[in-house]
Amino acid sequence: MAETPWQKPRHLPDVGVIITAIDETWSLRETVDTLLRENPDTIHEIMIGIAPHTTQACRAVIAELESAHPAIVRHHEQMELCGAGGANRECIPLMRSPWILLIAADLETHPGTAAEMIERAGAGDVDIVATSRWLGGSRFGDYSPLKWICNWLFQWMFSRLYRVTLTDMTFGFRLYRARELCRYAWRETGHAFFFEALITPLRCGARVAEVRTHWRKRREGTTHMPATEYLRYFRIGLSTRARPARSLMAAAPEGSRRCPRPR
Ligand SMILES: Nc1nc2c(ncn2[C@@H]2O[C@H](COP(=O)(O)OP(=O)(O)O)[C@@H](O)[C@H]2O)c(=O)[nH]1
Ligand SMILES: [Mg+2]
Repeated sequence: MAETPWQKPRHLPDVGVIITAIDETWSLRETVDTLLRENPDTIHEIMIGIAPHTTQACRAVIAELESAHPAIVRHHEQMELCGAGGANRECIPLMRSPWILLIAADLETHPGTAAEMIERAGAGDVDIVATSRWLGGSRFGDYSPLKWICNWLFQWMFSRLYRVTLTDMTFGFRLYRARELCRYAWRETGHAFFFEALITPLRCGARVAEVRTHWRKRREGTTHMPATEYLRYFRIGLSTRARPARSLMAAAPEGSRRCPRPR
């Protein structure tokens, strides 16, 4: 993990954003508006990853956003891989930017944190900027007490197993060097992908910094994470630690799934 202090950057990186959406409308609009308003010089590309069951109301908002920002906003309907992780994995090869921000449409991933993440990435000494709901001063909002305790125990256990001082290894709100997202043979397609997408790069030497963020329970729509997914977090966490690092790498670019090319 990269240690502070870091140099305030003179040049900020170009960033593409992947937003996954199912049943969000005004939350999705607010996510996109906040990202573009607060990062006009850095965010040039937004891909909204949707599922076959994404609602008509959500699709209507996407159509509005695409006509309001035709050069920036596009969408991709996932065809091969199901789940939130699958949507991200299908969108990654379609991106053109050298840095990729993964964020949700439900405002649980606070879009106001993106500017600080981009600034942190601009220092040039890390490959991933993760966000943490646990760092001092961060807030968990109205997280349920049981989930809070389980989450803390999980973070404690896996930060020790991976020998890192990271405080939030499961929150899928992160900024990546694009090449980090296409180097590995991903296995997860559900929400556990967000954990895999941190521990796999860590095993292969990626440098990760954390910035604090504020988590707030969604006001619209519902979670799409099945309870059985928790078991997959343990399974991927243990198996990724046990496997040799080189077996985690992608063998070769798969067909059209090339790495994003910096513009
Ligand atoms: N495209 C797509 N988006 C998804 C899928 N599952 C969840 N999402 C979106 O991914 C984001 C995070 O998912 P959510 O269910 O809120 O996860 P939670 O915050 O861990 O409960 C939300 O914006 C969802 O709408 C999926 O299968 N496909
Ligand atoms: Mg959510």
